[in-house]
Amino acid sequence: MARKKIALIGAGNIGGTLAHLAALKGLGDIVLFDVVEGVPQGKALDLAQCGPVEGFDAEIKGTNDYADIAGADVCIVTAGRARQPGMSRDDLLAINLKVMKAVGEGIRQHAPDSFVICITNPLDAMVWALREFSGLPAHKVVGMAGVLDSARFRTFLAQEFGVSVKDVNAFVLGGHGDTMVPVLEYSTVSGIPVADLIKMGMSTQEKVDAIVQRTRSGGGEIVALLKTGSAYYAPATSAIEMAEAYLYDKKRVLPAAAELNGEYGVSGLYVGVPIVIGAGGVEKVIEVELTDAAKQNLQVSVDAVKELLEACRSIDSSL
Ligand code: TXD
Repeated sequence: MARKKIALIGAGNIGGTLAHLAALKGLGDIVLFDVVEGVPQGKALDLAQCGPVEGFDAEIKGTNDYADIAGADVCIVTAGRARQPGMSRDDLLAINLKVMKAVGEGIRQHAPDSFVICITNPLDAMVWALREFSGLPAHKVVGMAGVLDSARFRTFLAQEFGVSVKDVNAFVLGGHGDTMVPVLEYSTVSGIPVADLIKMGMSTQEKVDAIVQRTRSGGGEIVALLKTGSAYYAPATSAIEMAEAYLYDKKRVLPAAAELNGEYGVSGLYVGVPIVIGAGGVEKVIEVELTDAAKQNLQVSVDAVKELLEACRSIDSSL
């Protein structure tokens, strides 16, 4: 069987980490694309030299030419600017919209059969714009945010409860941003709802509320510490989990930004919801029942995404 091909569009912090993880996990041959000359080539060479030590045979190529992504099975898009301290995700909108146009055209021309995972911020608007510009079917274009946001939520809950992160299942809905909706009703420790753990005295409502708030601003907390960029290890790990679900037809149930067509009362927008990812791409959107409070929070999040799309349309009249 021929090796799969993974194209990474953007060879910055997340792109480089994605390439390293994809090589270590043997996902396939890797193409690192960037507009900056030398960076993808340099990173590819450095990564290829991990091969003899780690024992992987993947071919890793750095390029500034879209033709090299031809035939990719998966494209993971991180191209664009990352947030700097004091900059909101939305400030990035105008800059990254132009980048999505170039990337969308590159994918349309050279890898139209790929499964595309967008990471670039502001995520819910950029994944929508990328789908529009690429012309790929919506079930082949998803946004990565929910896996990362719920990994942050799981980390904090595990620390609070003093249990293994493995046993903590957390659930985050909505847009990637300050309006994301961590849903406590569906967050459990080995099936035990968080509310029951509070009743058992393992934590308090105040502490869990503080964790929800910390999760919402989890990206900003890291930006403030790093000062020169945003998180990249956990974002890359999260996107690789989604790529593996597609490549190995795992039918994983993962929170991700997917196009909704009536689910949750939303149409024509990308919003973070639980989906099934398998060889068919987005095979199903799972519509869970929500409490009134969660519904209201989700609506706030959906309205924020709508505003971003309006802003995109006012910048680019082809949208
Ligand atoms: O959960 C999530 N979705 C996110 C999103 C979590 C963390 C970071 N998130 C966003 O990912 C972040 O706000 C950025 O928009 C992206 C990529 O973050 P990264 O940390 O990798 O940014 P870098 O290191 O600045 O890398 C971006 C690369 C850089 O090498 C640029 O030269 C390149 O993108 N770039 C381009 N590549 C291809 N094509 C074009 N047009 C282009 N423009 C810039």
